[in-house]
Amino acid sequence: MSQKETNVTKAFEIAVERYAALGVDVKKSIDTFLNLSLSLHCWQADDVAGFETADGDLSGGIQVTGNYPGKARNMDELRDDILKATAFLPGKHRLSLHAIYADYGGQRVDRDAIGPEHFTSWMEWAKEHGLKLDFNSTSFSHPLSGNLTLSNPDPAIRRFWVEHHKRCREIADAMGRYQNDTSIMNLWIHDGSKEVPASRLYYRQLLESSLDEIFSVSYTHMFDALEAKLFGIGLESYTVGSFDFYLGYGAKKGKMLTLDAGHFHPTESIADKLSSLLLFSPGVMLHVSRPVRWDSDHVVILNDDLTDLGREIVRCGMLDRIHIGLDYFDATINRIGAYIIGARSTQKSLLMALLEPTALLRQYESEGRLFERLALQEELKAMPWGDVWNYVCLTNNVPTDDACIKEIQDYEMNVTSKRL
Ligand code: RNT
Ligand code: ZN
Repeated sequence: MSQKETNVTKAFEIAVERYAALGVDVKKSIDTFLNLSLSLHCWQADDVAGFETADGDLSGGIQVTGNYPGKARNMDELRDDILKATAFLPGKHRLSLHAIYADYGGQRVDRDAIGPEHFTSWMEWAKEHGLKLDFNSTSFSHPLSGNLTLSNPDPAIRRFWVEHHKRCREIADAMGRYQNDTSIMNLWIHDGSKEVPASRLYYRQLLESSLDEIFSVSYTHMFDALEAKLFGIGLESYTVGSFDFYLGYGAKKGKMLTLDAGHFHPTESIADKLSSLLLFSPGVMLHVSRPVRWDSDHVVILNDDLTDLGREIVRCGMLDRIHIGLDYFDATINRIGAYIIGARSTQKSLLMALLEPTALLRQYESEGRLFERLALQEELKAMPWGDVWNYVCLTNNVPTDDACIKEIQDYEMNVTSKRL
């Protein structure tokens, strides 16, 4: 063992004892932790560009800032970057693909014509690397995107997007079958308007009927997840697919909702919503993100929002019904570094939560000892969870925190900086 390995192990052993004193079985927490997969968003590595056109601008009210060199320019580079990111994450993970990341094989294939065959190479590649796939329909960055897609009054435009979504569900089902599991198809559309429309109801009725048509086919290897939003850039006054809309639709039709941390009013917490949704829907998909004043998709960091979310994920005790996807994009800094920071911070929040002596907190609570509950919560902040994290990294062959910067710099020097 190197000196570093000895130190990490020693610190871990002390941490195990300290947690044991609070009634926490660290080894058991680690086992649970290693079974929690993140669904990595493929779009951090190339600024949500995809492979459809070389020059298409990002539309749909979302925005990537920055122009840091080294963006993935093609499928091989994107795959290299994704593998690089996963090499920093203990455990087994999933990859969430957007429809515009199809392997078009040099052909022009429109969104109402894509099928599982355009994702065969992804499925094979993912299996080879132990990743499972999730999927997303893409409503933005297309000549027919405009401000309205599934809720467009023009029947031809609506039909185009209905067909796109039908195909996306078929693709997700094919992925699920191939990986002997399910695949989640996340549906987010940007539909909305800059000013308040004269009929808010009308567009929502159109969206409802489009969704009914999309969901008229049932599949066995995919789950639908519906992602609501508060507003988009240029679409500030009205969002057709609001939270209330999908909450109602999802509850009525037994569909999962996707909670994106950036899609609510700034002080509204998605952590609080989990325990409500889990009572009434088959599951919840998360888009772990970090809003700064708006849905800015900043790189996820270990702040109070994230630790609160991690705790709720674990405390609800329904880990198999919560799917933890990531959704942020930042092109102002090293993209792979950004990818890794956000993913590792999300994992840290989960590990911290799994190390919580929840039984003791609940005991204090049930006995009305609220000072003790608060005091213990504060004490936990200084517990050596970082020593457990480093040990998990070491024993799962991923870099410990102190090695990350250097390894990401090496990848930049040897790989991404050469992409001119
Ligand atoms: C947009 C939504 C959506 C997208 C991705 C690219 O506000 O969060 O999930 O970020 O589909
Ligand atoms: Zn999202």
